[in-house]
Amino acid sequence: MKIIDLRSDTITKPSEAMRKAMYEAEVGDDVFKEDPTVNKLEEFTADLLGKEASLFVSSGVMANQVCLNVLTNPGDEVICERDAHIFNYESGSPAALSGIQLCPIDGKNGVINVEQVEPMIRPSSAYYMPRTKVIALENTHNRAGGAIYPLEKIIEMEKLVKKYNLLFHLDGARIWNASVATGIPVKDYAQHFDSVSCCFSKGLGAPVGSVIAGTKDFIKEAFRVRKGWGGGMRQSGILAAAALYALQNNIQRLSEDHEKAKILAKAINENPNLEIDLNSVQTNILIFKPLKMNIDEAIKRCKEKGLLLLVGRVGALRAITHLDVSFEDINKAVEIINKVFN
Ligand code: TLP
Repeated sequence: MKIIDLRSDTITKPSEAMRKAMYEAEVGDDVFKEDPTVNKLEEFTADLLGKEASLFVSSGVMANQVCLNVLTNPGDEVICERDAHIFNYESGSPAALSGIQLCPIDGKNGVINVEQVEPMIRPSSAYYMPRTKVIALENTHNRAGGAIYPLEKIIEMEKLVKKYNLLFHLDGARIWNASVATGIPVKDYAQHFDSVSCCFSKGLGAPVGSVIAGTKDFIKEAFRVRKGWGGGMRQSGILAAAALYALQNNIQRLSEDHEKAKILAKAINENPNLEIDLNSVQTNILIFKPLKMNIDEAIKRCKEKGLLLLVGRVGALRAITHLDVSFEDINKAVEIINKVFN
C-alpha cells in the first residue's frame, strides 16, 4: 500500500540533485569558520533576508532559542501568541536554557494586535515584575493552519516595539511560504525584525538545518551561544550544500504545495462530517476537525487506509502538503478522507 504522508513538510527527503550538490560540496572546519560552503550559505541567506549576517544552525528550535538567548537576560519576559511554536513545542527551553518566561496572548489566525500587547508590556519602574524584553511573531503560523502574518500588522507591532525600546523576533520557519503566497520578498518581512529564524528542512526539502539572521554583532554573540550549546558543527558544508540548493531551486515551487492544500481544503469543506476554516488555508497547512469522531480514532483510521495525519491544534487534525506528495496523491488523500469520514 502506498503511504501518503501529510504529517509534516519536515518528512521530505533530499532529491537526487540535492544529494549530488551535497556530495560535491567543498568543506572545511566550520568551528574555525573555514567551511566554504557554510560561509557561502550564510552570505547568501543574509543577503536574501537583507540582514548584515547569518548563522547556520541545526534546527528551527535551536534557531529560535539561540535568538531568544541573545536578545534577553535571565528574568526577562517575551510576549508571543498563545499558539506560538516557541510556547508550545520547544520543550520549555526559554525557561530551561535562558531563564526567561513567555507571556502568551490569544490571537486570531496567529495574529496579535497592538491593542492587546501594549497593556501587557511591564512598566520599567516595576522592579518586582519581569522585564518585558522581546515581542516574538510567527510567519507563517503553524498552529493557525499556515496563516500568513499580514505585513501591515507587523509594521504596527514594530512601532510598538520601538516605542517601548523592546526587541523584535520572527520565527520565520516557513517565511518562504508566506513570501511565495503574497509575492512579498522575504527581505521585506525580515527588515522589521532584530532577529529572524528560518528553516531549510521544511517545505524547501533540505534534510537538516535552519538559519538565524541579524546584525553582525548579534550573529557574533549567536555564534558563541551555538558553540556553548554544542551546536558547533565541523564539515557542515555537506548540509549547507543542501540548504543552498533548496534556496536556489525550491522556493518558487512552494506555490504548488499551496495549490495542493487548496484542493484538499475544498474537499474537506464539502464533507459534512468535517469542519475547516477555509480562510485559514493560505499556504501549505490545513487544520481541520472531525465532527463525529475523536482525533486518535481519526488518525488511526486514516493510517489504516494509507494516509498519515497528525494532531494539529488541540482537538484538531493537521495535514501539510509538500514536495514529496503529487497531485495524484492529493486526490487519493481526498478519497481516503471521504471514506473515513462518511
Ligand atoms: N514544527 C514541526 C513540529 O515541531 C510541530 C512541524 O512539523 O511543523 N517554528 C515553527 C513555526 C515550526 O513549525 C517548527 C517545526 C519549528 C519552529 C522548529 O523546527 P525544528 O523541528 O526543525 O526544530
